[in-house]
Amino acid sequence: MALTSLSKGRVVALAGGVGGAKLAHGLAQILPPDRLTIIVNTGDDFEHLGLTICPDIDTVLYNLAEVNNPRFGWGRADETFHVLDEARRLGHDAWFLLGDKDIALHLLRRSMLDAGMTLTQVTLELARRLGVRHPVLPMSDHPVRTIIRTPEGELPFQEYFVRRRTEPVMLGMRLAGLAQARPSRQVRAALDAADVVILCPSNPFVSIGPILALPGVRERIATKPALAVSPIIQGQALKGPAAKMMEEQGLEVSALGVARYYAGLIEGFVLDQKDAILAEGVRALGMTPLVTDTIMRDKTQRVRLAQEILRFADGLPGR
Ligand code: FO1
Repeated sequence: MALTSLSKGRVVALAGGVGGAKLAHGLAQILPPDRLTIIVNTGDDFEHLGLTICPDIDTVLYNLAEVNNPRFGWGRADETFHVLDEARRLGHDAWFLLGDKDIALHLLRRSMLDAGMTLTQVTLELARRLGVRHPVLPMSDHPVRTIIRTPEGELPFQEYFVRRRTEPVMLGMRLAGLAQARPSRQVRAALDAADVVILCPSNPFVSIGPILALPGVRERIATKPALAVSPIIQGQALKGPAAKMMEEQGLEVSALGVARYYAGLIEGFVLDQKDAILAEGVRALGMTPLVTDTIMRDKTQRVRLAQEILRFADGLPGR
């Protein structure tokens, strides 16, 4: 039975950083706000300079609002760094680049959290103020923090990712706070109402993994038609350390390796045309492959890929 996700179904997209935000932006050009919800990883979040930094939430918000920095993928376009420059002059070791506009958003987030709002309420309010109409939901209102195990010991995610530029070998990871964490009521409701779930082209371990690790999320997705988009093309990640992490985890560094990682959870798998040769392997895992151009260089390509994915979702078997 067709899901008709293009015409009336409800879509939930799970997103991490830059790749996920690009596809979410493409989907948001096609689907109205009552038919697309984006659930975002918060494992990358951390406290810094008294601010609560939510890199993946902000990357999604800035992309949907079309105010993102197109060069870095994160942060704001037309950004200045006066606050950080002055902090540096006063002795701050500025290893994490927060621009002035970005800091303004963080000050508002700080004051709303301090006033007792949940991270979900804060995110929906910031989205509204940025002119974002689609619901963007943090995966949980409980803090979950990704910790990377390295030969030097454990490193909080941003220390590993930004300060250490992912140089230490990743031996494994853990999610601090997971035992106490629950997906928010809004996340549970969105998943329950979904006709299809899309795992965006984000890092499977550190971006999508934490969302799937929350109690009840995997189980809910397993009852829905679901598909994933490979963040790996020709054995390389378009952005970020996904390929390096897969290698260090002993996984095959390919789109097929990603498909295997999601085996049992999804029915559809989208891989780049440069990896067309892997489509048979995807089929052998019991998934339907879609081979297409998955590189999103500009808005037109984001929308085209989103359209193709929705059409593909329509043809996936229901559960
Ligand atoms: N990534 C970097 O590589 N260097 C930075 O200085 C940096 C600052 C930053 C500030 C705000 C923000 O929302 C994101 C920022 N990122 C930075 C990106 C972020 O750390 C990662 O891309 C994500 O955590 C991975 O998904």
